[in-house]
Amino acid sequence: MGQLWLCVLTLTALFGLAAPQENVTTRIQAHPLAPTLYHQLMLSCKVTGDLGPQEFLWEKEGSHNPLQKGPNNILLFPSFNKTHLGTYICTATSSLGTAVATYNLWINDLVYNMFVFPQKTKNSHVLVRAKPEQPLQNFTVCLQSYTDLTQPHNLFSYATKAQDNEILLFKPKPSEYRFYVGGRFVSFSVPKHITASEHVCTSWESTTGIMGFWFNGKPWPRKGLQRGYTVGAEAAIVLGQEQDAFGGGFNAQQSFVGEISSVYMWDTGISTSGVRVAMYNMLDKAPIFGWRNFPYKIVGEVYLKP
Ligand SMILES: *[C@@H]1O[C@H](CO)[C@@H](O)[C@H](O)[C@H]1NC(C)=O
Ligand SMILES: *[C@@H]1O[C@H](CO)[C@@H](O)[C@H](O)[C@H]1NC(C)=O
Ligand SMILES: *[C@@H]1O[C@H](CO)[C@@H](O)[C@H](O)[C@H]1NC(C)=O
Ligand SMILES: [Ca+2]
Repeated sequence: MGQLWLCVLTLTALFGLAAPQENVTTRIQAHPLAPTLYHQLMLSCKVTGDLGPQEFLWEKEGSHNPLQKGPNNILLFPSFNKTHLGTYICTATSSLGTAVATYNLWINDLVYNMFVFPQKTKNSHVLVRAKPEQPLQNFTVCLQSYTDLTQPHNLFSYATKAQDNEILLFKPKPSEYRFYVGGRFVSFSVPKHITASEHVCTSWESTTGIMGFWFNGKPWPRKGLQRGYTVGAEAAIVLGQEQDAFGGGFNAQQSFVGEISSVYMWDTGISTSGVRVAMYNMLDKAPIFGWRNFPYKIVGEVYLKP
């Protein structure tokens, strides 16, 4: 058994409860992003919108007593363990008002490095149990896959009730990736390697409609579509199958066979250096979900390889 890893479900929640309509927002960040059991973990409560003196109240859901109150925005766990799991709430108060952020912590008992989809099926998939907190103007999805399939197959499927192909990373043939946003797609041609692992990142920004595509860490010429579109946040996110309905409508002929690993999604764009960092699972920016904080449910026959 490897080390136990900490998983973070909800990275941030931003609520301005401000008293006199002022703009104070706060968010909680974990340091390190991929904390380890029995190592130090820090939660920091970051405030934007005010530079004046601030007070931070730290609470844990279900505990009667506050954990900490004062000018310190850091909640420190010198040696993180399972008793610390739960939902943490930071209330920041300043001259401009008050803002509250929450943060959920949980751990998986093992570190798994990859999902293995053993055969074509009508239903086997990985359901990602995390989603953005708000509709997306920008996003990035990265993942690594390894397959000998030559038929069409799907890697990443993000469906909303209104649009089953809200975000889709589809491979119609070994030399092409189709990247869908809001039901429309552009194609990126890639070299045809039948038996090599492929790392891809795709990003999209609403204000320009520009789509970025990186293949094995190398940027491809940008393309674009769906300028001004907003990606819905109420999503069913699936690996290994292609949704034609919210959370279902799978087709065995488009299912994935092989290995998928290093899956990350951010609510921002990405740089080429960010792509390379994601390839090696060493992140500098908190994802919506990522390999070390990847809440998922396996449906059907999918194996985990440590
Ligand atoms: C504060 O919020 C209001 C309304 O949301 C907005 O119009 C204003 O520009 C904001 N001010 C600052 C300083 O961000
Ligand atoms: C977890 O940490 C707390 C201190 O925060 C300590 O009191 C407790 O004994 C630890 N539990 C385990 C199982 O290590
Ligand atoms: C999306 O990205 C653009 C360009 O980088 C940026 O100007 C904008 O603020 C971002 N929007 C959100 C909601 O993060
Ligand atoms: Ca579909």
